[in-house]
Amino acid sequence: MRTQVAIIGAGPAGMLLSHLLAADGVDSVIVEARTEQYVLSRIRAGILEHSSVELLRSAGLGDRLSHKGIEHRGIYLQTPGERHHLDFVDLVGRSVWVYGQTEVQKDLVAARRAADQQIIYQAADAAVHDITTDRPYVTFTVDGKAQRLDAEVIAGCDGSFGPSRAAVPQTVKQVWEKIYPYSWLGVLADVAPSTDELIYAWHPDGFAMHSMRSQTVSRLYLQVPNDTDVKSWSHERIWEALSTRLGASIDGWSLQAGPITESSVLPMRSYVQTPMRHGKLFLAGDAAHIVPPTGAKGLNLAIADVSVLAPALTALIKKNDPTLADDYSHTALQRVWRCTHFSWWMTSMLHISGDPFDAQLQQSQLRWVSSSRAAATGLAENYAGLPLHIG
Ligand code: FAS
Ligand code: PHB
Repeated sequence: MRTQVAIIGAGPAGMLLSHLLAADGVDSVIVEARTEQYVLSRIRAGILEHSSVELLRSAGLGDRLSHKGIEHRGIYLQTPGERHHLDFVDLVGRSVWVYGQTEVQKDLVAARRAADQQIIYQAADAAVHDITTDRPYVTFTVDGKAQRLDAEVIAGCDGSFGPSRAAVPQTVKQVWEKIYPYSWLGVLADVAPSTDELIYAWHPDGFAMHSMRSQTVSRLYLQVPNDTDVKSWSHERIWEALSTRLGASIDGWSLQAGPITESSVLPMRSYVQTPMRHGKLFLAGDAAHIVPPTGAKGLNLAIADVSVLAPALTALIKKNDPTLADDYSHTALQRVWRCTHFSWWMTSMLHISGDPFDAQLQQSQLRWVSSSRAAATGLAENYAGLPLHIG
């Protein structure tokens, strides 16, 4: 097989890249380890930044988002007894949208199917070859049969466990990684949200968040120790902890419980690998970076990477102009580091470390962000107002 761009990974980064390249007349083939249904069923991100919504709409992917998505002006930051609303529209003129990653994936699958995009699912043992030559290729097996896909360039959109990030030699790459001393227990519940906008709550028992997927489905998170076994948390214990951390101290407010339909424990880490390009291999999304989800940046960063990579590959392939491709890693990393810092800052501010000094600093920082317009504007700019391309 031969194509212009071989894309490994059919998650948001790979599917959106294929869509944007096709709009520029560049062909691609996507190689995915899992089944379409498995990729669609993964419960992940929930928030789209203003710039992500604008990009999806400009790419013809905004119809369902406009009908199913829920636009939010801001978020609530909370300490025991104090719930403060940050109005992003008032502070930086930009909102955010509640629209689950599963919905984004559905839209991408529908768009690529309508375009007869070739996506090879259940491709095992994908590997990249000759990435420092002009004839790179990907090998993999389907139903035990060896396959080879030749391409002009390879896009590694294969997330944190794929082969692409490992294909960059140790002598070339730099890796930064921080493992946080806690995880999130996330639940999906068939119950109407008890809040109009997201609540991020600092509490001495641990962080809690109230998000949502629709007016009838809530998405909630609890800080738990690393290596927590999700089976050790009964649904009753989950609702009790959420109610305590989110609202027992907020007069007149109570958390509505309901049937939990999914629960899982998500470890938290920051990871950045540079450069995001080596020879004819270009990394995008989680293949190059991971952020703790407290800043709602993971999916949005994948979209931002691809918004830089697509025109770079188009210029390289159609005009033989390497300028944007040569700048890709540097350009993408400006936003990657900004979002990595913001995600670390939100995580460090809101999660209990067990150190009483930390707790005092966290509460002081939350009081500052809730009382100072300058501080609130800084949070709002990072959460909702970053442009797709920084610097
Ligand atoms: P993805 O991981 O989505 O996609 C990579 C694709 O590559 C997958 O389909 C995978 O099957 C495929 N692949 C991997 N290895 C392969 C191989 N060898 N061959 C072929 N294909 C291969 N972000 C938030 O903003 N908020 C959240 O609440 C949040 N929750 C998350 C929960 C979990 C459990 C995880 C893992 C991530 C979460 N994220 C969250 C981050 C997440 O949304 C990512 O940022 C987003 O999926 C990034 O998209 P991709 O880069 O496309 O990577
Ligand atoms: C979610 O709805 O899954 C979500 C929202 C905001 C975050 C993280 C996750 O910061």
